[in-house]
Amino acid sequence: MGYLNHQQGYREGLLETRSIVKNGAFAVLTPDGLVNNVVPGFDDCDMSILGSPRMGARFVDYLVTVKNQGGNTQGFGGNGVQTFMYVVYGNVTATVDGQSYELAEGGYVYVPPHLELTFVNNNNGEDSRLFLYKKRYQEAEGVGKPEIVTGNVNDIQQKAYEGMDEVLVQDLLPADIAYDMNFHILSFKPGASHGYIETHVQEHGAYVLSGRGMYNLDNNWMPVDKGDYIFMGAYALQATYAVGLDESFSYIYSKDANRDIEI
Ligand code: UGY
Ligand code: MN
Repeated sequence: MGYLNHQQGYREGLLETRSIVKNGAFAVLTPDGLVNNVVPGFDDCDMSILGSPRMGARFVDYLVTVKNQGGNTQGFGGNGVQTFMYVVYGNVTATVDGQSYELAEGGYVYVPPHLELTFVNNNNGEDSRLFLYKKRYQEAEGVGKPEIVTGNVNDIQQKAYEGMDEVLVQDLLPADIAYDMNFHILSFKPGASHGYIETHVQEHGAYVLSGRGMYNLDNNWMPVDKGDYIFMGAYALQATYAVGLDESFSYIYSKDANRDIEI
């Protein structure tokens, strides 16, 4: 059964999937194989846990379908754990430290590690879908404290990425050393690609928002599509070519930043 595509029972054809998991290295998770996980504190929500420490990540990513009056009123994160919520579609009301934020599609909120996030669906009885993240904050001396950040990607300027006009990047959090990570959206016009195959210590959890690409993960080229999730572990080789006819291949992803490696 794929709960996201409402497919139940036997299939017409053979069991097959594009999903692949190389623990500690990389993974592609397609929507078809995701299962619904019950997580305390989340009511009337279908949740799939995506990247997690069980896979080798130092963070946890979730795909959340919030139904009716569903949400989390108990509190998510805090006590040293920072959180981030991005609205894939729908509308939610997020509350942090007594302040509420109405988040529509493309809206997001970053919650620093000393505060908790609560939210409720606010989409006239329709579902909302969220990409949710948590990671223990890595303290560092003399770097200041991260603050609540909220916005909508439709209001953020797209910049040419590393000298390529057909690859556009948006930075969702401030370039401030107080933050030990950032969220970005990369958008590749059809035919565009990275300029080189990256090899870096930082991990990524990426959710594909639109289009299609051929993605190189540790020198395995594989097709990825809207709705797929990609985990790239430390030093995983990584690069993509966007394919398709007119739609940009774009994904939102986290990247750890601004910290030395602990030993
Ligand atoms: O920021 C990054 O490291 C990004 N270019 N990586 C990626 O798209 N796989
Ligand atoms: Mn990268």
